[in-house]
Parts: sequence; C-alpha cells; structure tokens
Amino acid sequence: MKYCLPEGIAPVAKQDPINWKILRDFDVGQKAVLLKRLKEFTLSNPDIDHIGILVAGQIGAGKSSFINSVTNVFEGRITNSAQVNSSATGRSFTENYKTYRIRSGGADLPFVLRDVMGLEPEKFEGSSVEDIVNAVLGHIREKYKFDPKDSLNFKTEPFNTDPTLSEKALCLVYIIDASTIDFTDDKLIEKLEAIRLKLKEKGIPQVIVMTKVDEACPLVKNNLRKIYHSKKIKEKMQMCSDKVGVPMTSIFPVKNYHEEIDTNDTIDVLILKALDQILHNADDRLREGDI
Ligand SMILES: Nc1nc2c(ncn2[C@@H]2O[C@H](COP(=O)(O)OP(=O)(O)OP(=O)(O)O)[C@@H](O)[C@H]2O)c(=O)[nH]1
Ligand SMILES: [Mg+2]
Repeated sequence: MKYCLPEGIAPVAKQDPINWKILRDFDVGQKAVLLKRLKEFTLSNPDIDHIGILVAGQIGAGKSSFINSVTNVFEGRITNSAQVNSSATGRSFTENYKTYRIRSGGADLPFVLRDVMGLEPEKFEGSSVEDIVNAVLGHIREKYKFDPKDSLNFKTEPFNTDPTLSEKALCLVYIIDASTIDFTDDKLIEKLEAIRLKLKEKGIPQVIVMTKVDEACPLVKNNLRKIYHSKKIKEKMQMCSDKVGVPMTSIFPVKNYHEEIDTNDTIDVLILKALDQILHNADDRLREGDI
C-alpha cells in the first residue's frame, strides 16, 4: 500500500534523512523558564523604566491580536485590550497610534507594545512608510489618527520633535500572515524594504512574527506542537526571510489567541519565544546607545 503524507507533514527522517531536519525543538516545559526570565527582565540602562516595541505589518495580519496574546500570557486569561478586526472590511481596523503597557502580578513590565494602522500595498492606503519610520523614531504622539492620504510631517501639530528614549522603538516587529504570504503584493514588500532601508543606519533590530500558522498548515491546526515539524511552515518562514530580508533566526511562527476562551501552554510558549527574542534584541540596541 502506498503511504501518503497528510498535507503539510514533513517527511520523517527515515524517508528523507538528508534534506529534512526539524527546524527547532518545541518543549512546552520552556514556558516556566521563559515566563520567569521575562517577568524578571531588567533593562541594561537603569535611567529609563521602559522601552518601546513597534508592531507593524499588513492590515489584518494580526498585529492587535499579537499585542493581546502577549497580554494574555502574562495575565493568564483572555483579554481584549487592543481591538481586533472581526470582519473582513479590507481597511485597517486600527486607525490610531496606541501604546499598551504589559502587567504581571500587578506590576508594569519594563516594555510597551505600540500598535499602528496596517500597511496596504497601494500608495495612499493604510499607514505610510514615513508614518512607520516616524513611529519608530518616536515622532508620533499617542492617539495620533493615521491619515492614509497624508503622512505626518514636521509642520503638523502632533509631531514630537524631541522624543525621549522610551518614546522611540528599539525593535520593529513585522507581523506577517503565514496563510497569505505566498500572495503578498510586491508593492507591500517594497514598502517593507523602504522601511528597512530608512531604519538601517539607526541599527533598529527587526523581527518577524509570522501569525496564523493554524490557517497555513492543517497539521499545525490539528496539533500546534508540531509547528517545527511542518515543512510548510518552514517554507513560509523561508519565504518571509527572502521577501523581507530578515534572517531565519529572527522569524517566529505563532498562533495568536483569536477564538479561545482560556489560555494554553502551547500558544503561550510560541508567543513567549518571540517576545524573548524581541526584548533581548531591543535591550542589546539600548546597550549600544546613540539612538
Ligand atoms: N486563525 C487565526 N486568526 C487570527 C490569528 N491572529 C489574528 N487572527 C484573526 O485575524 C483577524 C485580524 O486580526 P487583527 O489583530 O485585528 O489584525 P490587525 O493586523 O491588527 O488588523 P488591522 O488593525 O485591521 O490592520 C481577526 O479576525 C483575528 O481574530 C491567528 O494567529 N490565527
Ligand atoms: Mg489592529
């Protein structure tokens, strides 16, 4: 009888010993270690009490859901701090620049996540390249309403000309939807490239969080713990790396909390792994100084 692998399953080592190796180890036991490490995370510069992380990416990719997922992990319950788009309107649901403080055990953790309007391929739609760069550099003020027709410039009222270190972003997180990365419009990739180039000289680290892995691979939808066994997920990560120019080591596949009513350790571990890398990259940048 011919044996067929279900869609998305990587060939087991016996069948393809040369070409396939499991991408990373998944160990649910890592949760306690990661959670402790992040709860005890301290900044290398004692003069500031928190650093900023900017979460950007295409509309509907799961930016706000990622921020909620991080909050959920630390709260141990499902929260809805950032409003999530529940209908496919084709427009970004998040329209304002908003900062989210993450708390654990009643205390603020030393980082904030900032949400922005989604990027769209067309020129005068969604947030612009300039908006994202200005947000990273700390020039955008809280609650600023993005205007797809006109990006913020220094002549306009809310421009923050002299941002503090905490108002800047020390890591830019691109949220990329694994289920649609194959069809991503080249014009959107060009916008991401433009952002990357403009931030290059500032040395701001960039990390990709690849969401919706459940929608991208049936094997993973059935069992999230198989995430690093999935050839499909590995291929999508490679695609993200090639398209956006971020190394594989900075790409983190996750499933956001989106329909669950309780938190679970498997989702938590993936979110924590991504956050651990993001925060350590940001703190390394902080240590380098001259931001
Ligand atoms: N299956 C699945 N759905 C997800 C995941 N992450 C987010 N979603 C869903 O995707 C839709 C968009 O999520 P949002 O978090 O609003 O996306 P966003 O990037 O903030 O969107 P805009 O603010 O409109 O740019 C919502 O219906 C979410 O429930 C995921 O990992 N898996
Ligand atoms: Mg949003």
